[in-house]
Amino acid sequence: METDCLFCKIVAKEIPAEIVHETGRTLAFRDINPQAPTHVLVITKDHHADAGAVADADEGLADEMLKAARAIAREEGVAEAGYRLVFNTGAGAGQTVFHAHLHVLGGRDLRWPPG
Ligand code: DGP
Repeated sequence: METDCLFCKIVAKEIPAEIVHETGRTLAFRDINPQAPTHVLVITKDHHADAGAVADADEGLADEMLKAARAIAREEGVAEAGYRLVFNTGAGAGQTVFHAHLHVLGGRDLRWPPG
């Protein structure tokens, strides 16, 4: 755990969050500033700074995040209509919390390209 990491504090239950899904190595909770009717963040329980670090980490961890996202999309009822998975990676791409998280967005028409 990184002591001053917001998402590590959510994993440690030091900061509350509305948790919607959990697997052995991932935790998922609703985004505090939702950009769609469904906006859930899938994070790794261990601290990894971004998606690239997850890819370099334990075998199967990125796969576990993707499977959690798919399960959440189904549970939230957005899988059939379509949903979007986003890893903002690096400040230039809009990453503001440097603990890897996969955005799961759905429940509205999602345009392309994103802003
Ligand atoms: P990003 O910009 O990709 O790093 O996304 C960070 C997301 O984290 C952003 O959409 C808002 C969300 N967020 C920030 N602080 C909190 C918090 O304390 N609780 C929850 N649930 N979400 C948070």
